[in-house]
Amino acid sequence: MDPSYLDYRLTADEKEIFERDGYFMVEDALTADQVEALTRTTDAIYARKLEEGHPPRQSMFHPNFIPDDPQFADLVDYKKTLPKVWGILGWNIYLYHAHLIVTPPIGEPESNKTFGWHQDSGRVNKEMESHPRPRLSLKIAYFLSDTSQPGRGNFWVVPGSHLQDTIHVPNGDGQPEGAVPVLAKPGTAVFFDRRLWHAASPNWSDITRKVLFYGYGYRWIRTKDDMTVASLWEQSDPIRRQLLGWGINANGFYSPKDDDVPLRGWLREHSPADATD
Ligand SMILES: O=C(O)CCC(=O)C(=O)O
Repeated sequence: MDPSYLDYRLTADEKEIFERDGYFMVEDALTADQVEALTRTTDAIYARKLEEGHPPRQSMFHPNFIPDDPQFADLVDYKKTLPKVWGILGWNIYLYHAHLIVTPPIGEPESNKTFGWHQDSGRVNKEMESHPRPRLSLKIAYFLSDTSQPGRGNFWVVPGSHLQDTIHVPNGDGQPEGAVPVLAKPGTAVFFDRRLWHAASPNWSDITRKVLFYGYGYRWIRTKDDMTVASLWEQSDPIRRQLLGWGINANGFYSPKDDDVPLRGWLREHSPADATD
């Protein structure tokens, strides 16, 4: 990683917004060329899934997509976003989960049916006894299609709900109080705290929605999908290898030695304030 990564560190404004709202947006995180190339690859995966029998009106949830194409692996340690991840979580991190979602037009009139509101991480929300729940991880959602208008299968959130263990979710009709669609143009990266109450929504438009989700968490968290990325270790530089789940031994995920966490070594050299224990 070259020192120009430091140009994209978490800003004071982003930190404040993230702490307050549980998410923030970075427009143009991806260039138009990147969006185009990633869209081509995503479309090819989606076309293959349709051929294999995926129902055409149904959302396609495709986990473990990093090994599908080198462009996806390139975003794991992407210059414009990784510095913001270490700015929030620190250096003992890796990609514990990744999924790609394609949401085709549903072909039904708009309704107010309650979406699937949730915090991320399943049983973590039942079995951790502290309040508020711990942050532990965050996701970056890279928007490839234009969801800058509502009704396009937008990602929905309740801003500020990340410190609430429960929210009132209507039973079938309407959305929780304060819920809003995230209006993201192609190329936008949305960073969100796993505790933020959020939901996918139906796509009532005629534009197929495409989003890549990258989940970063502490190295002692288990993977949440198959994450068959070990085959990429050999060809990856040490920091990407860390982010792809490499480590010297099991203990090093809890009590890392320098070789376990080359990201810390890089930060010691280039940004010592971010390398502290
Ligand atoms: O598809 C979406 O907009 C929501 C995705 C989601 O709920 C998640 O990544 O946990």
